[in-house]
Amino acid sequence: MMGRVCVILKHPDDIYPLMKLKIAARHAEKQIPPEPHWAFCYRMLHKVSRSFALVIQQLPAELRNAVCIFYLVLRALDTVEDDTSIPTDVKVPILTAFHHHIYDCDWHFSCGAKDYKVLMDQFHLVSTAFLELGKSYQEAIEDITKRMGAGMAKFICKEVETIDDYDEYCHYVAGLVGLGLSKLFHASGSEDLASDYLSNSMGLFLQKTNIIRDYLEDINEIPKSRMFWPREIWRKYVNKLEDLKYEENSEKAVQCLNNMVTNALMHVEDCLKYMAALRDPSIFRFCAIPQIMAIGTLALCYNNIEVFLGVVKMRRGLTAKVIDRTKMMADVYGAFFDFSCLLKSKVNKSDPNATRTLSRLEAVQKTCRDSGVLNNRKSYIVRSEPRYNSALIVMLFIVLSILFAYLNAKRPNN
Ligand code: IN0
Repeated sequence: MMGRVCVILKHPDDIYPLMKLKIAARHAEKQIPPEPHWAFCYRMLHKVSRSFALVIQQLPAELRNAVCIFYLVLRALDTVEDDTSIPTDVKVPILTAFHHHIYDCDWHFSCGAKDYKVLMDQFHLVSTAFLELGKSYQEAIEDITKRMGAGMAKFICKEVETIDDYDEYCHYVAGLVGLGLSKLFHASGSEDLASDYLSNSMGLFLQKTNIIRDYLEDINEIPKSRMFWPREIWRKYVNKLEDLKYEENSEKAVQCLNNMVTNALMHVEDCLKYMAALRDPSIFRFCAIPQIMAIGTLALCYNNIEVFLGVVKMRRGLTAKVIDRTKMMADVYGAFFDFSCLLKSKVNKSDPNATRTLSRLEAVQKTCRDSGVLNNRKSYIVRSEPRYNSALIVMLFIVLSILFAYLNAKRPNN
């Protein structure tokens, strides 16, 4: 609790967006549809994706249902892929036939843990909802599920050796999500069909950021899980991927990390191009918020030894601010510009990839500047002198504690 208080006191301007987010979350919880299968799907969505569920909630009704089901189907596929207790000869056929299982309201396979176990055990409710979607939505979800399942099966026994393998694996688990979403947006009648190439880049940028951020969590998993940092990159720094987490290798570890971040930054301009072409404001927000979170996370991780010591995550207040402030393309250019500045300020001239990293960041900044919309905006990072005196902060804090306590008390238990 004291930790949280200190974070809030350091960032008093987080309070307003955090309150707004909390209120939006309470509002969304009340909007659960009455049909039991749809109620299950939306409750599940809120459990497995927290703030992202709120952004899905804002999509037009028909598209919202399709995205909700797509999201849950992908989570279920992921749960099967990740469950190390399933033998390969059982797992592979489930993955490759998953696109059939979604049409079968009697099918289920118990695996995973906690919320994911509930999702798997009750998967028939997801199938029931899936069958109520329009045909074009069903076909898009089926096609992606088929290709993703086959790709996951291919990588079950295959290590991520080269950078091409890395891009291929990320294509299966995230790039295809981009292709699928572009199809769903198009099917809803709100957007032109985006190119597969740009749609893929959207997913790759998110997934590579996750893979970088989750190094320690993945390497410490028992039983040992598979690792996704490509050997072609880490072999330049250490002999074994585990060696990155030992203190004696910290210099090499950070250089390797910076190399991974530089690799992820390759996708930024494609992502900006994809987002700039979107027309519907709710689809735009749905796409832009995760992208800004990703560049923010990369900026936080770059040159940061903490990635090898614990989990590095953007503070909740900053997430709330991103959700609050992302309305149009100017906000995206602004955020990408700010986080590129932060990244640039962290680049050490002696880093083996410094030149490459800097030229990437300069290209991103040029794209943002050339958009011509960077004036008059609030920055995410350039912190001005604290504008509030401490008495005011204490007062505000007391008022907000009461409000928080009130909101929590009103919330039904469970
Ligand atoms: C996503 C993506 C996502 C959203 C919007 C456009 C996209 C275009 C291409 C590819 C993916 C796109 O966003 C989510 C974001 C998310 O789930 N955030 C979590 C935070 C977290 O750390 O898990 C949250 O709780 O808010 C995402 O990460 N993925 C995803 C999955 C399904 C769908 Cl339909 C959309 C996962 C992944 C692997 C990156 C594709």
